[in-house]
Amino acid sequence: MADYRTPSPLARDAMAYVLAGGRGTRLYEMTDRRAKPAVYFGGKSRIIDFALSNALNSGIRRISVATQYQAHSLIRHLQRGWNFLRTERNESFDVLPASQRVREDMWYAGTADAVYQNMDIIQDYGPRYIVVLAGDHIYKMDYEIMLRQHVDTGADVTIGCLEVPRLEARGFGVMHVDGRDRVVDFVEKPADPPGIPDKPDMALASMGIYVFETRFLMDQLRRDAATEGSSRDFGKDIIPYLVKNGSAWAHRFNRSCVRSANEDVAYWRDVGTVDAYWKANIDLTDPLPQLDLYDRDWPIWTYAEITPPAKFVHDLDGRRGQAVASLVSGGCIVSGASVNRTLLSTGSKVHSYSELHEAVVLPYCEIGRGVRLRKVVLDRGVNVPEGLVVGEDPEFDRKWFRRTDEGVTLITQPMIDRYLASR
Ligand code: ADQ
Ligand code: ADP
Repeated sequence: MADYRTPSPLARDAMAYVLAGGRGTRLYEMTDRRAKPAVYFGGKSRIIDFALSNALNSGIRRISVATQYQAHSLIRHLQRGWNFLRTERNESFDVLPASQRVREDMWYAGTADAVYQNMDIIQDYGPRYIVVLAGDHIYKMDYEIMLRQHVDTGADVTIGCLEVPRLEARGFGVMHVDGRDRVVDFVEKPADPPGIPDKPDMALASMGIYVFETRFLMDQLRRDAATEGSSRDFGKDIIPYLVKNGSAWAHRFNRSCVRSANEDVAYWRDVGTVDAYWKANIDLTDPLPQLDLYDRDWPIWTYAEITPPAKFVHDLDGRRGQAVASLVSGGCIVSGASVNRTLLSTGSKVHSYSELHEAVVLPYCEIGRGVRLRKVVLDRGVNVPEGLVVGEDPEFDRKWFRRTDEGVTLITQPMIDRYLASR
């Protein structure tokens, strides 16, 4: 097994190439100013910390991150938190901006293009293997096991995959495998996903993570770039081509891909919608959540500001400030308020007579007196005015904020400003 303290030679020979340029449109206003990988998750982390921590914990010491959409917040986070790998120790950490070598109307070319444009930089480091990762999923996974499978099978590409309910597979690449897990068919985002032969309600979905030998991938990227009509995408072009004309193998994500002793299930989430994002965060308040952030065998590294400890105080009327079944980050103050099944990120304040239930509160929010919030996501820096009630009157929530079909309300400061201006 990999050990982040002593990388294996195989992991040492690999580079993790993290694709972090996507917007994540179904998170709406939460990704207006930041790419999906930069969205806060779990009180202290950002979504990209999971892929980066997995790489590091798998023993991979060369990491490149390709950015594109709204990269400022992401780049700042990476510079502050992830810039500790050292070239003098044969390690590297690069944040790669989208190059402008292509025409402006090609700016949003696909994921393969995001690797192709930086081929020279990758080749300079000379890693033998490249692990292409998406920066926008929440999971723990030992990539060294996938690397080992890739070497053992001699595949052209190894694709990380997992079983999902068939109808949910429309947003994924879906594959069929033979008895040895060699991929025999691959369709990107099919309208009617094919089920698994002996489990027709499930489909085998690509996680969008791939292992290649670097030299082979470079040849493929050149071939694809010269192919008329290609969208320069792994899921749409490179993978289907290799399934047909080369050898692609599936690497199944299951419990044995997770080194942690505490993990009962193989946890993987695409928190790409407000509902999924809210739920994955609130799940962490369970006594024994499926995702263990306190796991010392597989730490999720991040950049965290230095803050004073979280503080719970009585207000001047003697009301107790308390939080139960909640994750409270540094620099928070809960004064005379009641906080339940909630995540408070760094530096948030909750004032007297307020009640929070199942709230995901991003950093530096200020929640005024007498506020009641249920099933909400508060974007960073929102000032909730005194007395606001959200989560009790769907009409009201829909009118001023973004309420989902499942009843989660996303609140941003411009929404609050519009509401206040109307009064
Ligand atoms: P999608 O997730 O739809 O499907 P895409 O939107 O291209 O693929 O994003 C993949 C990753 O690349 C994301 O992390 C995104 O942020 C990033 N990204 C997208 N364009 C980029 C660019 N130009 N530069 C840098 N980063 C970029 C893919 C596969 C499916 C698979 C799913 C699993 O195509 O087959 O099932 O991932 O989520
Ligand atoms: P940060 O990266 O500072 O932790 P965000 O992810 O919320 O916070 O920031 C996203 C981006 O938006 C950053 O580039 C930040 O500088 C910028 N930003 C933050 N607040 C505002 C604002 N009120 N108006 C315009 N841009 C902002």
